[in-house]
Amino acid sequence: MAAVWSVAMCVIAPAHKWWLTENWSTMGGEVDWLFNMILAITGVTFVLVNIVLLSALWKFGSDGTPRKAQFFHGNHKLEVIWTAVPAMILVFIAIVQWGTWLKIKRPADFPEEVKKAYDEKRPFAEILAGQFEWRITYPEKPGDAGPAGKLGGRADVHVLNNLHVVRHRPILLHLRSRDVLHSFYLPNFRIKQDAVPGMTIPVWFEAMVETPMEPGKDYKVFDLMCAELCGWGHYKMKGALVVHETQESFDAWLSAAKKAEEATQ
Ligand SMILES: [Cu+2]
Repeated sequence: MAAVWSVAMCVIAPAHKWWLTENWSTMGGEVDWLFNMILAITGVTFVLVNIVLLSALWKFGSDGTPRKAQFFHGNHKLEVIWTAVPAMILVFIAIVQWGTWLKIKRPADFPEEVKKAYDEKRPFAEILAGQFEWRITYPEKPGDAGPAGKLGGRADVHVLNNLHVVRHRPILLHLRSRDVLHSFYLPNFRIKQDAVPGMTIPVWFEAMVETPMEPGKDYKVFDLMCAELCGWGHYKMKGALVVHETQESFDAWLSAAKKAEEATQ
């Protein structure tokens, strides 16, 4: 029953969009394709295993005559097959996903703008994960190559939990953790990256969010969450990703955030 239910849901869920959230990032299409490809492999395997299981139950089920069960130890041929086939499938997946993985993870394959920011250590923003919040720091002029473009200056802008970005612009984030493992997760942008204490991990994405934005607004809000159980307050690490329609809209927000921060000091 559980097997039939699982297979039925795999067929019904995508049609109702209960499956993956809407994708708004440039790399999302490739990630989804890989996800679906792996799902197809595991799905077919799941169905085959259940067919074998049911037919074995049927074939070797009791015919009403009580007798002892028979056991045998080891079957070389069978063991070679069930080791070699999964190994080949894993190698196949490793090869197929290689290009996408490089595009997302390897600095040399980042888009030009992101690569430059990475080389110059000038991220658009830095995200410091901690129990239980996201501390986000913007250099005064995010991504700028000017002297104010580096983090750690007096002009930095600090915000909590809400990451603001501009659409159609590939951005670089520096991800860190101040205590335990967290996982920076933007479901609509297919980004899920562990934040590891002691490491600064580059994360990039480009928000391909199209108009209309939210009614009457020049931005659109998406989920930002922690995808790693990091302690009792893990649930509190729900933030937001705010995608601005234009650079002007973003700049206006940043100046307002800076003023608000100065007012509290
Ligand atoms: Cu967390």
